[in-house]
Amino acid sequence: MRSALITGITGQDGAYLAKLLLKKNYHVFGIYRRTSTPSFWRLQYLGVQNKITLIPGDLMDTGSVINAIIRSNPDEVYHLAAQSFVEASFDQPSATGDITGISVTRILDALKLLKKNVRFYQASSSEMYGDGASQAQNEETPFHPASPYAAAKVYGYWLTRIYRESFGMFACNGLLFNHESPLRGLEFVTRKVTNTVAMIKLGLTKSIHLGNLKAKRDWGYAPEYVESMWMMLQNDTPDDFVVATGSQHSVQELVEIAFSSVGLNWEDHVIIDKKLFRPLDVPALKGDYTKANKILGWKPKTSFSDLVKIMVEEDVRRWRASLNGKMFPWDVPSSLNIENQNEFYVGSRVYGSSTKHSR
Ligand code: NDP
Ligand code: GDR
Repeated sequence: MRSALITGITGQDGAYLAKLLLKKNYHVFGIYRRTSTPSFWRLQYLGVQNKITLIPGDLMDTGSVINAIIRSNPDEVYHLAAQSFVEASFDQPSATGDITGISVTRILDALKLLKKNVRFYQASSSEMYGDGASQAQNEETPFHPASPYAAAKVYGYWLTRIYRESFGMFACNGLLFNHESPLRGLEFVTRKVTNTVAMIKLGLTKSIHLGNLKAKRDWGYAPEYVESMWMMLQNDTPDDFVVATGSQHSVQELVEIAFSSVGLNWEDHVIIDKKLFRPLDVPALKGDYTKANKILGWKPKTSFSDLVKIMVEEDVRRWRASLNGKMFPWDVPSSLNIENQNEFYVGSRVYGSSTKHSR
């Protein structure tokens, strides 16, 4: 039986990847960190928590990373853990640099020193491109990071290549564009929108505060994207691959589809909040996944509108079940008062007051 070690197993991708690898008969190990409130809801939601081996550890703690590698003795390591919220990286730039960037070296170095013949996946990101290209971005497009998060990911990308090229390690970068699901964290714009749309539909709140509606992203469906991670590590040679849908949509389109899917007009509920604009935002991203298609046989299957509908439907189902007194694993705060939720994520930066949206 092959074994895999996943860092970030409690996150969106970690949970889906754990499920995929279990299906492929791997012994799945995952590093989790001690938090005051446990964060196993995604693993419970997918019914995999009792089928995996969880090892305590923190990316910033070298000893615990080494311990996890020794205990799991993995054939494959999927390095997914990160401070992954771009917005928060402006408020916590040094911590983001350490967790999202330097930790890549901690793991690669531990694998090298322990002389493990392991295949390594690095969760690189489309954010690394920043605003550098007008064409769709591929593996050759130069990076132009526009946040401390993206800069940390560029560092991780290069360390992965450097360990591959200088020490012959089987180390791959997955340059994944945005991918979403009902397991997405609430701070990201897709899930923030679908969760609030569900609440508005059920009369639990009235409005949503949003920032830059003009930003465009290439959004895909997360369970399909974790398959590409596994495919990269089954390839004959280690390489780097863009994984994307090749289509681009604005935040406004996301909002329109989400509201209209439950029969509501978005303009009645959206409040533009200047505080939610980033100091520097990436205006548009679109990926060219030709190489992943040609070499790995990977391609996206779920359209953007289907993705948004899957997420809205699941959030409505969860809230309905909750109102009927059912308890199950999911991440919404127990308080229904989410009027101040935007403040929670903005940190210390204040840019101005809210204005009701008008076209
Ligand atoms: P999530 O934010 O959902 O998950 C992040 C994971 O990292 C969580 O398990 C979190 O643990 C863990 N983590 C954070 N800090 C530490 C630490 N100091 N020590 C140990 N574990 C830590 O991210 P996603 O699943 O969405 O993304 C997975 C990876 O892919 C990330 O590296 C992200 O940057 C990258 N990526 C994601 C894309 C996307 O669209 N989703 C696109 C491109 C790249 P805890 O539960 O305790 O917080
Ligand atoms: P992103 O995702 O920064 O692309 O990073 P996010 O969903 O946070 O933002 C996408 C775009 O939406 C705009 N936006 C808002 N964003 C949030 N979060 N909240 C809002 O209220 C809001 N209003 C408008 C943002 O300005 C931005 O332009 C994600 C993460 O998963 C990274 O870890 C990953 O590397 C990249 O995707 C690819």
